Amino acid sequence: MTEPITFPDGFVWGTATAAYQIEGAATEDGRGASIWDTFSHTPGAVRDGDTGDVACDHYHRYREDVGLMRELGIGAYRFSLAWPRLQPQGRGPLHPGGVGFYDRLLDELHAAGIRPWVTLYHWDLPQALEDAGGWPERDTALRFAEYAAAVHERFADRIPDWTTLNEPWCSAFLGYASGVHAPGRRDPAASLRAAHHLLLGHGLAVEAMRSTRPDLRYGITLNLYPTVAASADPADAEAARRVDGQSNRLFLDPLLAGRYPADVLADLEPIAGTAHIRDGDEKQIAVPLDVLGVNYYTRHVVRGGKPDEDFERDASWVLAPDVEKVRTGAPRTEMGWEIHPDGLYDTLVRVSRDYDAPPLFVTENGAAFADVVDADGRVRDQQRIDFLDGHFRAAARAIADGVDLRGYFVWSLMDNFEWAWGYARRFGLVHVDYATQQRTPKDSARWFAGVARANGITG
Ligand code: IFM
Repeated sequence: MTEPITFPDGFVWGTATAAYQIEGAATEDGRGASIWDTFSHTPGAVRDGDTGDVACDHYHRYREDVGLMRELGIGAYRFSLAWPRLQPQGRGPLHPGGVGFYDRLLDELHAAGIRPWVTLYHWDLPQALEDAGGWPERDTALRFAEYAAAVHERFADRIPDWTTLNEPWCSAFLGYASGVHAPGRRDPAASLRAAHHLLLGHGLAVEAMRSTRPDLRYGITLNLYPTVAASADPADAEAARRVDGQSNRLFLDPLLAGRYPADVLADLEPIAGTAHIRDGDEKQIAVPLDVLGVNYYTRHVVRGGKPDEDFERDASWVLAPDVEKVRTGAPRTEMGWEIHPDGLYDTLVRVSRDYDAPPLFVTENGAAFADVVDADGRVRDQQRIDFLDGHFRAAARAIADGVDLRGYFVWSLMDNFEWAWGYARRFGLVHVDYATQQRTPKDSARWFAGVARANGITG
């Protein structure tokens, strides 16, 4: 028996997914190609050559998937709209094929009493826009704002919560620096320009959407990492400053404080210059937010100046190229990420303390484990239950200490296409057999349903 905890009245409990990771139907009803279609079809880019062509076939099975959420009593569903379904070439009028699909999905969610929480961009840039230069080009920010305005005009009556971007850090640095994500480019200067244009696109999009419907909520979702120096050595402190600068403050400061941090600008200037940051951009990025989404998975413990012999550079850390990630002895998920629930507490408290932050939502938290379906058909994923239990408790502590946290979305509703890992990593509350598309709620799904029902952990 563990200590019971209760969350504030009205706390939102939900699950999250993203279009490319679940929808499949990659060429149906007029959908255009995205950078993830191109990338996943590039030999060697994704483990086992997996692609999102079929994924969870959610495009055809959305009724069943919404039904699962209804049965589990889940109150909110965070999902993303596929830009290439709605604008196959990244510009112009919305395509009726994409509009029809999201209309059907929204109908189903409304009928089930599940609140839709929409992300406009979860990494599936139309390939046509990448061909024109992608996020390193300023024009992509303008295209994104136009897309956002068009989608918002069509769906504003049905969607109360609008998130512009999911994890712009990943789009910029995994996509354009280390190249482990689409579009697979390895160009540090381009990645820094991409980060800026993603933020600019966010600011332009929020302004455009709010101008017609100021009554709805607008936000962005960031993946944040508490960053800790491995020792008191000044080289480790400098490593932590650099990693924190690139991972957290490069995004939080312009969004919430209206300017890039001076030390981060000094770090990036020799790599990318600052000419791409034009007068007025910082003001545009700092458009007021109604909510901030926080995705939390792990922390970074870092060492500088004296890498181990087998030190492997992380090419995504363009502002911290000589910094080594230290492996603590703590348990890890199957992704190799340290399990550190206190890091969620630290992140939520830090954002509230250091910034003039809007209400916070945990828009993603969850874990990959090597789940198996037992002979009796059950998936006994106690590790995931323990993981979530620890993180929910950390969130409750943050609330008790004054953080205005309003909701929590578990990543993910179901197993899905885990980007460069393909289908080899399972984050779902619901198990997916990709050969048959059979869905099986794991033990964690039933446990989470109980948490959502009780608005807390009953013990
Ligand atoms: O699967 C991803 C998701 O698309 C974005 N946040 C992290 C998850 C797990 O890696």
